[in-house]
Amino acid sequence: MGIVNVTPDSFSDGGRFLEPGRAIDHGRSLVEEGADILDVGGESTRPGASPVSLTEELDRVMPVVEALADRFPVPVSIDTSKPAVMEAAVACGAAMINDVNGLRAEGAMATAAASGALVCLMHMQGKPRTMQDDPRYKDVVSDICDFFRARLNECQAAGLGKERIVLDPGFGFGKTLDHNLELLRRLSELTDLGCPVLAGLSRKSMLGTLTGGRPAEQRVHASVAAALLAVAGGAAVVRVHDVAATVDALAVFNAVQYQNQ
Ligand code: HH2
Repeated sequence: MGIVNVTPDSFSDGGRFLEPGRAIDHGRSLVEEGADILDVGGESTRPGASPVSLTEELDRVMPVVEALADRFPVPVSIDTSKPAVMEAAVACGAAMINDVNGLRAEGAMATAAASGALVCLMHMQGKPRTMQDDPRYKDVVSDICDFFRARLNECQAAGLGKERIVLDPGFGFGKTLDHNLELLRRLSELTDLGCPVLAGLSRKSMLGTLTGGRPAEQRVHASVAAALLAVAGGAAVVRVHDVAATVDALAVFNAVQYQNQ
């Protein structure tokens, strides 16, 4: 899954693709590099980011979703927590809703269920503004699995079946470095819930910490390592900024895992 951030303030590429033409060109490059899904977002979720109004978010993402869905042969995902954005994006061709808030906003569950789209349910403890202040868990993996079991039940009750759901533990969303490492180490426990797992580790600050403080644009190698570890742990989808590098690494991984067996 290649990331198309149509924002002025995303933590690693804020402002680079705010203009729709640039975002669309970026989407094209990611498809050429081998992305199988494009994830379009119009609101940064980094700690401390300013909330974006509905009109502003629609203005940012809609021309991009529409053009990408129309021109390229890969599914387009809309990264939003707002039901009105979900609805509009699916009406314009988005095939997937990626909600970092796990469909907890009022109306989000019903909208996603009615849309017929695939849904990525992400786990986040707290709210973006304060989520990194002092995150705590009894056992980070079991607590997140419990959260997903409850969400899956609610989805089922709302008419959103498991076959349309992808689960994402939400690396960096209300998690310390140790929580993130524990999650990556035990990612396979999430696959036991019976849905594909998505992992988003690309350029995240935990990788900066682990590499002696590298800034976001210098975290490509660390991101590729993290993506491979996630796939080795059972992730079906990795959400990344650096598609070409990740695709090459996965070619090696897949050859070792699956060829001549
Ligand atoms: N991470 C970010 C945004 N959306 N969605 C899912 N499912 N999983 C993630 O880990 C995830 C996500 C944050 O990354 P990015 O989009 O690059 O930054 P920003 O939120 O600052 O735009």
